[in-house]
Amino acid sequence: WGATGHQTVGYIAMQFLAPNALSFVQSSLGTTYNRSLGVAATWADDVRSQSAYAWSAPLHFVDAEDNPPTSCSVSESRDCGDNDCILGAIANYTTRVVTTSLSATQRQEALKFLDHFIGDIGQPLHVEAIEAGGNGISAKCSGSSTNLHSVWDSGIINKLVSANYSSSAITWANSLATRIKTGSYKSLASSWISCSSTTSPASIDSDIANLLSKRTITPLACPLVWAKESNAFDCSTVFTFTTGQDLCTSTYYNNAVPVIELQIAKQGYRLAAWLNVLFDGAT
Ligand code: DCM
Ligand code: DCM
Ligand code: ZN
Ligand code: ZN
Repeated sequence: WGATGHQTVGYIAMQFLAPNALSFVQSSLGTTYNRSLGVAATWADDVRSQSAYAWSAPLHFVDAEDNPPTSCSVSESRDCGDNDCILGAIANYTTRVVTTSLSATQRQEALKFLDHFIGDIGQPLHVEAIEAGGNGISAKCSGSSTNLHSVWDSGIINKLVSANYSSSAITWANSLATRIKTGSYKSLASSWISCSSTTSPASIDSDIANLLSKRTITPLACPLVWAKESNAFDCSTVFTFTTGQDLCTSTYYNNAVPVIELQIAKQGYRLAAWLNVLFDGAT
């Protein structure tokens, strides 16, 4: 996602944090990030282009070697064999954010990476290999020439948020959070976090203990579930355009908007639930 998508994921998560998770987030991020996951969510993209953080660029996605729109799939062994992808990254930073022997700076960095990667894994083209996640596929958005990846990261979102949410990530986040609390997403929300609740806190703790003892990073179960869900939208929605179609003014836009709003809302809610399991033992 672009900046607005990431900020919105973070602002949504802030509305669902349990007490200990909220306390850690606020004290870890501090005034630099206005104590908010919304503000801190774009840090990982800010550093990605710096040479000191060049190693982090492949952690923003997993190149699923599937064949959309005919066939969609994600496989850890096929697509993230060396763990140098978003699946391994979420496992790594999940461990690091709760490792008390790390410095406050290292744990803040782990939190900022989780904040960002739990957003990115919800973007269907961050879970797709073709043409570097669609970066190599030319596309039109409101008359401008761009690429398919950029249409999904920001083109459609910029149009939506400017038309309906006063160009404000906070306004968009408030609308999506209200839908989760009392609106059209309310009946879905528990299924969104079924992975973190069926995997009990005890078994998540043992995953973390396992990771620490082995000193290797094995992708966790839930990020793979989330990746498969995102990747399925490559077959149902993302790769269903026709050549020359303007993706930001047509039926394509109208089909994409509900998917994008769902994925942003879901990943914000999942980010909060993930931190609640880690810091509050929430189920
Ligand atoms: N880091 C990582 N994997 C690497 C190299 C670095 O996860 N192969 C992360 C750990 C910290 C940050 O980089 O988030 C800085 O680490 P260090 O201080 O060890 O360079
Ligand atoms: N990206 C991706 N999959 C790839 C390569 C890149 O999802 N195989 C993402 C990362 C950024 C965007 O595409 O969100 C642009 O990447 P870059 O600046 O590395 O071209
Ligand atoms: Zn992207
Ligand atoms: Zn990213």
